[in-house]
Amino acid sequence: MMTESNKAQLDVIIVGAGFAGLYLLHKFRGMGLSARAFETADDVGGTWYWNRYPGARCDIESIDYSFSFDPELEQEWEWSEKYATQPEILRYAQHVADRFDLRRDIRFETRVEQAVWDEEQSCWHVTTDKGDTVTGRFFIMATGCLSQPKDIDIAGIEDFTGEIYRTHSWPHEGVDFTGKTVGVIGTGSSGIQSIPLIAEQADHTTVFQRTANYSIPAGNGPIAPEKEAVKKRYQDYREEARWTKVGVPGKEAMDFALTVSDEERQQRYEELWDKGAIPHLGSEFADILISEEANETLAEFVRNKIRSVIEDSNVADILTPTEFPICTKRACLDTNYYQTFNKDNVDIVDIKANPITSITASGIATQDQDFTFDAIVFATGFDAMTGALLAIDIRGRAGQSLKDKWADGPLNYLGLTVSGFPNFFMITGPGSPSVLSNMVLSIEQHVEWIADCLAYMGKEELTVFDPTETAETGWVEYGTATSDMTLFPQAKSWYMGANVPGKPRVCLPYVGGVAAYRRVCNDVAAQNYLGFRFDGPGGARCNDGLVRRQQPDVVALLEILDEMELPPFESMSPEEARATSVAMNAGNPPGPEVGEVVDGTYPGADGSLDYRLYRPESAGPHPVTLYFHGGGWVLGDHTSDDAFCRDLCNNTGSIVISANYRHAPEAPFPAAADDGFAALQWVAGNIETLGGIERELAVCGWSAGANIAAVVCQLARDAGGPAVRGQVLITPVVDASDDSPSMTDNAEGFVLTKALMEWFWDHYADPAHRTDPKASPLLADDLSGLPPALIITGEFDPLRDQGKAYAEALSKAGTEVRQTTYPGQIHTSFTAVGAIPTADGARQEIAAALKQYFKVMEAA
Ligand code: NA7
Repeated sequence: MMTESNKAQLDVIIVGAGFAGLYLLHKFRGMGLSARAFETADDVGGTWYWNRYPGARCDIESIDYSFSFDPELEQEWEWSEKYATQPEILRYAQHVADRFDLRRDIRFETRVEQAVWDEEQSCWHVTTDKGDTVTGRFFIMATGCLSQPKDIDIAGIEDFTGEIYRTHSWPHEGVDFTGKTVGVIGTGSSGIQSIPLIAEQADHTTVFQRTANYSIPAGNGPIAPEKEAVKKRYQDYREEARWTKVGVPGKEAMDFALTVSDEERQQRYEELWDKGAIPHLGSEFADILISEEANETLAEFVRNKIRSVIEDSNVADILTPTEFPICTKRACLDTNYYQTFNKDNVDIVDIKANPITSITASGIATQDQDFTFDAIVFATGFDAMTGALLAIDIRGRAGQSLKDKWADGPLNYLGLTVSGFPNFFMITGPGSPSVLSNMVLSIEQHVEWIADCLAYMGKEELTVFDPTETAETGWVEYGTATSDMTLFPQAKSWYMGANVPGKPRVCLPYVGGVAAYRRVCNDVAAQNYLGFRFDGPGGARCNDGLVRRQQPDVVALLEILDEMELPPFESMSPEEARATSVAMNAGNPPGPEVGEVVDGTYPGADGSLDYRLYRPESAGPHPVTLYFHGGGWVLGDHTSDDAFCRDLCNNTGSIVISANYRHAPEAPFPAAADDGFAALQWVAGNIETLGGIERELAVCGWSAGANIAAVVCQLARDAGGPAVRGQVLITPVVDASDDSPSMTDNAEGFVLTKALMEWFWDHYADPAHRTDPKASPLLADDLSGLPPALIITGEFDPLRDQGKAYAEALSKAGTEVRQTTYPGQIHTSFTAVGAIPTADGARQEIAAALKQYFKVMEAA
């Protein structure tokens, strides 16, 4: 029943008066909405109010870690140091609150305990620890990502008779450790920042380390002149920041740690080191967070630096991180952290080797030794990202609690909303870049996106929104696919929920970066809030669907290509197109090492042609895979699919011979097909000399190369040999007359376009020749008696349907065939080793099929 008291009294109820809460209040006031924030503390500042431990600083430079929404505010505020201290950041938050007169809308010293959605009234009832209930149309959690401390999971803490301090709730009056013996547990950011200062005062400091961390020297001091100069163009600089990975302008390399020379790599790491900044540590090279080998180059560089400052080699061994890839846990910035352990009155205890058994009345007992302390400091971290959200009893539709909904992980749409929890927003929630970014920038983006959404709802007379389950599931899966491409899941980090016993192990932040994420959010809004269901006097509406349908690495690639604004290949001459393709290939990640790579020539149908042979490391002889490169019969050569051939060689344990063939338009149809067949005959005839096993020969090709592979299988059948064990056709061209849905639906936007395919055909074969089975193998009258086939296609490949049609036709003719269409993949995904890791599964399927074709391997 509707009574006066359960009608919405406010437009928006906000929990938290940190940076997010402050900006929300300011923003809504400007929109004429009534908003109130509730805050447990007695002042504003959030994380910067609570974390007052010695040495607490931001690890993003002050110039970046500040609001951009008001040009006057950003000009008038002067930061005193490169990395601001906690007191200075708190003063800044207080200044913002005063400057915009925000305190009058904040209820301090008030904890929100419950929030319940009222279906009938379309509003939230929010109850506080003061016993009040307020109602609001919208409910926003601005509670921060690192605000709910992790419970201390060490037995006996209540027995300790000395002083106990926790970094996240440090006494406001400070602590004087002079003359005391102190134990510190935890070596995350809070431990690493506070230990040097605690050790300066204390008589004796013992640090209990479970996992060694990577930390680099902050090089703190006054703001560098070039950074200060940024203020002259602050708004442009902020805009630049919005389109980066972490929300801080700087170099975001497109090249790879494993491709540059050792000297260049070393030099670039030294420069990074000297900069004393962590935002770009993981993006100095594009493969650092993707390839273990690349990551190891940076990790080892940092380890060497660490070893070089620690005098005692046993201590150095304990402090040197080895357990996880660098940057998969938040790297730390320090001032004299490692040097502190050179002091006589500072010890480190490796509690992996010598575990803590309990806290005792007088100190800490470990397996090997008992320690006596006057004080123990816990720097043991937070129940990150979800802890604060679940600390409040939030109930959505039909009384469902957020805790239940999130039992297996935080289901969310865009890290902003949750299906079944109408009119509810989270600021920097799980599923958004949040903790992997400059938080102030991410907070601003969320606040502004929410403000736009509420303005849209106002304009359209909509009163209730709720994201759909389709959109939510799609986003969660996309987030998981994004993190699964990286090394993040390898670390037992709070990013992965791994620091809290029993917490579901999922990657909490979206790891694709703030620019990619901003594009997603903008795209959702631009498509009438795709994935949101709305209701109200303006009517019910829903544009349901997934905001990203391609795999995340494919999306990233397409976005990069889009930014490059290259002219389309089909607008170029063949020479220009070839030069462009060579230049683009040069930037590809290198493939893995193989046993041996040999270049040679073979007799083509009309003269000598090049090949490149990849030999496995294992002792030969080996089966042989004859491979034909892609490039529409016009582009590419025997080296252009180098990374893929290496990968194929390693995955199959077969020799891979990438054979060149003559290119159109200089040598049009049927030159490429004839050369392909000549290559097959030559390899079969010389297989033992090449290191292969007699008759253990299969063919494989990609795109136009798959066309050649399919054609040579037909030619070999008709000629009575050579025998081919199997054929793997990757996104093959098999039908010049194809006008299937995939050709229309994927005509543009996915690298291989319909227009480019026509351009290839125009160079390769006259219209009269295109129906010849040597050009269009799908059109052959007889598809029986062919080698078993595997046909791989991608959902967004224009050639998808002709590949499928070839599989169906082969199958109908009695040829053994397997066909897989990979969701979210495009024409170029499968050979892009290192660049499109989400196609690794397809590459495994290709290798498995080849191994199955080779009888010797099957027998083994
Ligand atoms: P972190 O980074 O989670 O660090 C917590 C530290 O405490 C870390 O070294 C943990 O070891 C250690 N820890 C946690 N529980 C225990 C127990 N039970 N026994 C021993 N050691 C333990 O939190 P911080 O507050 O330092 O930093 C949080 C973020 O704030 C930081 O990333 C910045 O973004 C700012 P573990 O590594 O789990 O083995």
